[in-house]
Amino acid sequence: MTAAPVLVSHADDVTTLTLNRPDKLNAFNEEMHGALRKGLESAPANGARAILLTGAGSGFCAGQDLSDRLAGNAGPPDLGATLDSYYNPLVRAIRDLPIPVVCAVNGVAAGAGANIALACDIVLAARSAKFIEAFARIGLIPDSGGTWFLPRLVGEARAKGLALLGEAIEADTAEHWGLIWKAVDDDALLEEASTLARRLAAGPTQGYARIKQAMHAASANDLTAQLDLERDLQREAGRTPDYAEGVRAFMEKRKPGFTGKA
Ligand code: LHQ
Repeated sequence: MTAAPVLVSHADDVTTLTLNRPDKLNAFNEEMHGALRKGLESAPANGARAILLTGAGSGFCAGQDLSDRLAGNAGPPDLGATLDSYYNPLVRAIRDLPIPVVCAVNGVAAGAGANIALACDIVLAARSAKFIEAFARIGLIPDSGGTWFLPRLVGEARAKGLALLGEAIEADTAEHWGLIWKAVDDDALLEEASTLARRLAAGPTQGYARIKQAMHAASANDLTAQLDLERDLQREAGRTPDYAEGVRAFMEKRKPGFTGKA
């Protein structure tokens, strides 16, 4: 029996999804795409209030499985079709989730593997992990949102350097540049990422969904439109039980007990 390409577990309102093709540094094939999409999209309905994404073995994800991709006799491949069918829906699925997605980059994140990490809401990386926009090494451009995320996260100079040179950067550099939230010691990564995911899962889930929505809309809006959006979302947030509980807890000098309910 072949191993599941993505391991799924649920605890404390957190769904943990572990990419599980360690012999290939968790490079994507169609089965892993299908399993990851299913795991992400079914998590909220299964009661998850946060997701933790990580990789099995020594790598996080080496992007597309290139052994699937040797040019055959049928002429050049249509990589656009691959993006349409697999990578673009995956990036949209991560971004559109109404719950926070924490990514624990446990080892090398290359090609689409790097950009899928960047699509997550909070990215922690083991100090030994590296980020490689490997695409130009094989004549491609950064996909899976890379050309969108990189300049926004690190500015055009660093984005172009990463994309054109395809060199590895260390997790500490990634943190220093603002590419990720935090680099942590290797042996602390999973514990720290799980603690963070559990903390988010016990938080004001409805408010978090609106924070994500507002942040994602910001790069397409001018300030006036964004202020209007903030007004609308804040109006909704102010009607949630978690807002009432947050204020009550503050006044009573105690920790809030958020339910995440609408
Ligand atoms: C792999 C892979 C891999 C297969 C390591 N495939 N086996 C979208 C649309 C459609 C098509 C094209 O792509 C895309 C998006 C993309 O993601 S394009 C970018 C694809 N990824 C890459 O170009 C990265 C390729 N991998 C590497 O450069 C290295 O493996 C890195 C730098 C990630 C890690 O290097 P090392 O730590 O030295 O490990 P390794 O190279 O020895 O890899 C370990 C094993 O994993 C090895 O297998 P083996 O049987 O020799 O032990 C590799 O062949 C295998 N592997 N990445 N993407």
